[in-house]
Amino acid sequence: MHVVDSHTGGMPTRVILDGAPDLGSGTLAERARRLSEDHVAFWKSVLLEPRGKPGMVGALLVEPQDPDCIAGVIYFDANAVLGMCGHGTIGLAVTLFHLGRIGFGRHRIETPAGIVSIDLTDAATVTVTNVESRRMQKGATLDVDGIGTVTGDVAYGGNWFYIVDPSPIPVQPGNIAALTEAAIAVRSAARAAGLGDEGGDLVDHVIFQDASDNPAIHSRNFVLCPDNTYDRSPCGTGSSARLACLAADGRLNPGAEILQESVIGSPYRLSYQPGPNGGIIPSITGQAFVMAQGTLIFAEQDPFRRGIAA
Ligand code: PYC
Repeated sequence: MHVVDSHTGGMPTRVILDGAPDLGSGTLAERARRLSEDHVAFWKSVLLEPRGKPGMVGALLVEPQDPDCIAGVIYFDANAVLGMCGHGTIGLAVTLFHLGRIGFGRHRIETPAGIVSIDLTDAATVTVTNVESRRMQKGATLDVDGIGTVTGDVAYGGNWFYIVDPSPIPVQPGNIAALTEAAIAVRSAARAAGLGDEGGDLVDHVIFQDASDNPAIHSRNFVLCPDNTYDRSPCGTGSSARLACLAADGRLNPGAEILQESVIGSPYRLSYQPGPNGGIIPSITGQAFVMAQGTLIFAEQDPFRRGIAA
């Protein structure tokens, strides 16, 4: 299996070029469902240690249905197949450029959540125009074991988020273990309360928002991903959900730009335009760098060829 590894603000993406199971035809959402349900051992083996690393997201290249798209992609972490992934899309764009498959400029990419576009301005810098994002519920209150009452917004940005602002714990690198533990408890309570969309997709990411130490930065976030790791980047789909909340509250005008940073200080430049269905169309600009290119080997006699499922 040939792969290219990159990182976006420290958050790793592994683009899978070949060697994946046949997912058949149909929409990307249908193929993502088949990947999620029928090929668990495949996607876990790519991301779990020893071949993968904590936080890593896989980006499986597939044929797009729409001929105007340069690629189709299905993202997953070590615990779940994702609807979309912002940091992964920035990493994918830089990877496709590294491989000589795309040049600078605008390209369309099909994902299970819908079609997104990428603008590659140099070998590392990418703007993603994401799927329409929206706030679903403002001020949903939860009783969380060990924390107490927490109030947050439920919002969609290609994945489902519960966003707590302000964070119950300062968003600082020294607090990552405590933030992770608290966010896992909040996510359990959010899912137990059935928070998500009408179709039954439950919240699978939690965001804690905080102020930045840098006055030029609008805010800093901590994002818990489905695999219980934190996003080293400010999370593209999470930033989209956050923009939808800022827009709904009248706290950010269309076209106005803000900088948001992750808990480790990686920045995204963010803005939005009104969407056609009452939501917003987010723009996320960030940088990614290719780190490695290689072949994954899964020897039959390797007891850990399916990864370490701790
Ligand atoms: O950047 O959208 C994102 C993302 C989702 C999960 C990890 N990163």
